[in-house]
Amino acid sequence: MKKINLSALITIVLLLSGCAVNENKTATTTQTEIVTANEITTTEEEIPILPERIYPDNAYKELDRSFLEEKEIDRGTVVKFTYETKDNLGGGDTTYEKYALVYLPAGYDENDTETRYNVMYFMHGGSDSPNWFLKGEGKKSQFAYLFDQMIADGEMEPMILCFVSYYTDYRSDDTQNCLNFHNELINDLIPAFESKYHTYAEDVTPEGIKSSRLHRAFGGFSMGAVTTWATFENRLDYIAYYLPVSGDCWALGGTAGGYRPDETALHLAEAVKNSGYTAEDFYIYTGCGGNDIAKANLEPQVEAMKKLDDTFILCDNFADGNFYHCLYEGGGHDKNTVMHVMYNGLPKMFG
Ligand code: FER
Repeated sequence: MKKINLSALITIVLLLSGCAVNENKTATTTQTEIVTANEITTTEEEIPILPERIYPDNAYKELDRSFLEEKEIDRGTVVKFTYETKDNLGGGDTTYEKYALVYLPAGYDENDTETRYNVMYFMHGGSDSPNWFLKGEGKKSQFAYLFDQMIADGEMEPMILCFVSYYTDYRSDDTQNCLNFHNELINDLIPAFESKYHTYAEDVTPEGIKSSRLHRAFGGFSMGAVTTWATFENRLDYIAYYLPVSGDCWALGGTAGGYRPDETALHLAEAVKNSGYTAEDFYIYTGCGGNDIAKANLEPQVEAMKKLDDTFILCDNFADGNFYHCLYEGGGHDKNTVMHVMYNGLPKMFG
């Protein structure tokens, strides 16, 4: 499912075969092969091959809780980011200030404009805030300790995580706030955030954000998962990776993933088709706990999506498909489940 372009593949093949060519063939032959490779390099054709980072098939891996211990590893920092936004439905002239809490990995240097980082935006559940994950600016938290440990162990590349909120000063309807958050995300938050932090966006024009979509993820817990499915169906052109935890798609009504699973799945598949993208262009890592109240809504939706396998290809490895479902057996509708799903899902993202 993942792709690298043909020129990269040819470069790898030439590098791997370099010794044999020098031993067995004349210089002229070698020269000819390089010229041929250069010619092909100019074509932008892409062919599907295995991902650059290959993971074992792995529906679920247990989380070693020793990440919670105080130990001498490099740790990231937690900072507050403020931005201005407008009514996420109407636009209008009134601006509202909002904040996000940001995990910056160890070694992040704002003066180093060369190094680029993958970025995930992540939404809280009902009644909560970004502090549910990261406590506050400069604070220690289990989530930050988890990311520190995963990066220190080489389980994932250093990345930026931006914890956001759907709450607004202008609307009290949570569902509407979640379903429309993607407008605020794309119009206001990402341009402000990615002009400050060193993500893969070359610039924050729509084109700059779109062309870095494989280095951007959106996820969330509970109402944050509702937000994630809404972002998926509207913003595939800006974001390629999704991690909805413990929540279903509410496009057809609250908890409709549970009571209208087939229509919800079809709605999501239609959104993919209408966006012009195909099954090869996005990745969804969803998950919930075995004792999670949202399981009854998420799992029927997953089962229905599974049936639409020209769009959603259930897999244990993103080399084989675009859609994981991670079940944390003992988990409830809580932080522990979010940590288990993030621990399993984050390393498989970005390409
Ligand atoms: C679900 C999605 C969201 C769900 C619950 C929620 C029980 C959120 C509820 C809330 O925060 O009030 O599938 O299942």
